[in-house]
Amino acid sequence: MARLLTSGFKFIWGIQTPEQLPEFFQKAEHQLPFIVFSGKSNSGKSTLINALTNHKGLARSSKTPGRTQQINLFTGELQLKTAQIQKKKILLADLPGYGYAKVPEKLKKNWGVLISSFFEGLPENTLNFITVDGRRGLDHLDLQLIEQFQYLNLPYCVVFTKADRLKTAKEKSKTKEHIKAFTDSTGAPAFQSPTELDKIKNLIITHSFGNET
Ligand SMILES: Nc1nc2c(ncn2[C@@H]2O[C@H](COP(=O)(O)OP(=O)(O)O)[C@@H](O)[C@H]2O)c(=O)[nH]1
Ligand SMILES: [Mg+2]
Repeated sequence: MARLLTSGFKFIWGIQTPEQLPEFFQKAEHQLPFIVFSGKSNSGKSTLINALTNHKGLARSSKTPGRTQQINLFTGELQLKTAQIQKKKILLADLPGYGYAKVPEKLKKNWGVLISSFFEGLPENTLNFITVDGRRGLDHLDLQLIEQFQYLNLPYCVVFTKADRLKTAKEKSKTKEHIKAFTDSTGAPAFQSPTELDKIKNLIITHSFGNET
C-alpha cells in the first residue's frame, strides 16, 4: 500500500475578477496536475483541503459562511512512498462557496461569471471535487455545477463531508442513500470525509502521478 505524504503547501495566488484569469492561465503553475474544490459555502471545502494536505491553517476553515470570495490557489508537493519515493508538485484551488443566502445579489452574479470563466479555462484533466454536507445531500445548486462539469467534459466527484457528525443509524443510512443516488445517476465517484480520506488520497495519487505509480 502506497503512503502519501504532503509537504510545503502554501498559498500562491488569489483570483478575484475574471480579468485576472488570462494571467493565471499563462502561469507555469497552470500546467501542474490541478485539483479544484467547489461546493456550497460551509460544506467543508477548506477543512477537506487542510486534511488532505495535512496543513491545518492552509485553506482556513471558518464558522462564518460566505467569507471567502476569491479563488484561492495553493501549490505543494506530494510524496508517494512505495519502494522508492516519487515526488510531484501539484496545484490546488479552493473556490468561493455558493448558496449562502446573505450574500448580496450583485456578488452572487459576479461569483457566477468568475467561476464559469474559470471552469471554461480549465484543462480537461483537472480533477474536480464537490463538497456536500453529508447530512443534507445535493441541492439544485450542486446539480447545476455538475451539469457545468458534464458540459465541459471535466472529471468530477463528490465528497460528502461531516460524516463524523452522523450519529444515528438513520442519519448514516441517509448519507449512504445520497451517495448511491449520486453514483447511480452520474457514474462519478463519491466519498465520505473524514472517514474515507484514504480513498480520496488514492484518487489524487492516480490523478497526479498517472501511470507512473
Ligand atoms: N465535524 C466536522 N466538521 C466539519 C467537517 N468539515 C467541515 N466542518 C466544519 O464546518 C464548518 C465549515 O467548514 P469549512 O471547511 O470552512 O467550509 P467551506 O466554507 O466549504 O470552506 C467549520 O466549522 C468546520 O469546522 C467535517 O468533516 N467534520
Ligand atoms: Mg472555505
